[in-house]
Amino acid sequence: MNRPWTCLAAASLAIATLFPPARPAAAAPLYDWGRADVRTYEDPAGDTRHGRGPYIACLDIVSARHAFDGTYHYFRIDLAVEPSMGDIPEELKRQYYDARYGIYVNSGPDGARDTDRYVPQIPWIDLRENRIDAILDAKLGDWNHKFRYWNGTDFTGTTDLAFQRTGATLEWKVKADFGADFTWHAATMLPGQGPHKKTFDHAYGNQPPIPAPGAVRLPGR
Ligand SMILES: [Ca+2]
Ligand SMILES: [Ca+2]
Repeated sequence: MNRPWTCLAAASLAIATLFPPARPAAAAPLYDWGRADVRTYEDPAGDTRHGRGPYIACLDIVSARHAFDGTYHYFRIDLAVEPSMGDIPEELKRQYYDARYGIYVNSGPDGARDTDRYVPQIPWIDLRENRIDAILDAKLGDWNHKFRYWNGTDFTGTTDLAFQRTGATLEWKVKADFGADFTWHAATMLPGQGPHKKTFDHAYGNQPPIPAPGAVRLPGR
């Protein structure tokens, strides 16, 4: 009597014991970053500071990576700690809500100089020659993320972009034609005009030529 149900209940209990409810799994990475084709720029930890401002660990880049699978470009930034508004000093929270994690691409002779509000200022990069044509970024305050390209006078947004953050790792995936010999760097910054713009940290290196068959050509190029 009721034996089947008893057996079923016992079996259910056994299954529940063997396979307890899993914690939400971490999202799969957007790319297999262990592959040999991944380019990595290392950057020291502990170097994020703007002027006399405080050190802010969640704006501290420790590495940046790029890969290309023939169709999509993948970028990744790793930070010293998991990014959070809680890491921002109380008196700076309102201002730093707009702080950005960005990838800055130079893919042609045109582009924006570092006088543009969205382009970070990096002392040893000559942005008279190395003008920025595209930006992939994400905002600390609300994680609004964008892929934007330079249209000659401004950066124009598009939504053709995937973004993911897992702990202290940020990843972007975008279908775009950056040409065969583009360069890129990663930076954390607060956009603004003149002295209101702050560049906190960056990771930079030279990018060897990468073919881009089949990728969508950027408008305006
Ligand atoms: Ca750093
Ligand atoms: Ca350019």
